[in-house]
Amino acid sequence: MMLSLKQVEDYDQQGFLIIKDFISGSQRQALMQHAAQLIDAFEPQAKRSIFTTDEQERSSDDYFLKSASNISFFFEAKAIDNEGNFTVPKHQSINKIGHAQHLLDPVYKNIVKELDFANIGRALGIVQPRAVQSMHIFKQPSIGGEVGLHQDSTFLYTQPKSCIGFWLALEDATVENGCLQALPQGHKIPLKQRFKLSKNGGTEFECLDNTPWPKAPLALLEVPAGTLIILHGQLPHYSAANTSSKSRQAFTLHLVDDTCDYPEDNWLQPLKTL
Ligand SMILES: O=C(O)CCC(=O)C(=O)O
Repeated sequence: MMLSLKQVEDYDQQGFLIIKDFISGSQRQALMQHAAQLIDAFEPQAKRSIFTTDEQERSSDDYFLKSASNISFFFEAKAIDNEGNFTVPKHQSINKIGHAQHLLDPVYKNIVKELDFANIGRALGIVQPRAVQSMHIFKQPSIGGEVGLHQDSTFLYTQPKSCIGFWLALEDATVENGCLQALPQGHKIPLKQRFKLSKNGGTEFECLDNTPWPKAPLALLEVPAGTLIILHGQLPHYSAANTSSKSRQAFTLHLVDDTCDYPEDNWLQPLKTL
């Protein structure tokens, strides 16, 4: 699709843009059904081993870092109890699937191509769009976790900064089930931190600006299924825990500009060949 001048202006002014009916019902169903099939085929350990804190951190860091270039499954924190047992059935335990299905999985790959995010990225200033990360987020009923206030350029840093996030509602997103919340015009504040590889092989946050978040209220971005929300990489956004009985599935894709420098110590090192 082509963005209008007004849409580009709104994005530049507010730091986000909402486009209703961006994706068809059949495309949404295809993505959700496919995710369900991937979860069918995924075999979590029946009982997760108990590690010491250090080992646990190392192994989850390792799984997380490898997910940059494969299709990994992450659990909702509340889906596993202190003894490592699942508290819910497998299909309700997954927080998200990520981070390279847009490159590796034919169903995601086709839909990403059909929706032509790269063209929208170009309209918003990216010279050479490169999709570096995708996520299928579930926000499970009753246990879907909170996502703390953050800026996406923290995780996908380039010099100069270029990240744009595309957040696609696969189901209705409401206050009850943890819709996105964002700070209007918040993309004008500096980037607060960078999440990067640390010297010991793990990950760490580097502080870039330690002023507190602005006190202004967040806008509640309640949207019907099929809506696309485009987020500027510096726009602070958040989502609350889902305590309702409905899931709130979303698909996200992040673009950066390949003409910018992508540091070797970014946590996410995308597949080199693509
Ligand atoms: O879907 C959510 O709840 C949050 C997603 C998000 O913040 C992100 O993709 O950066």
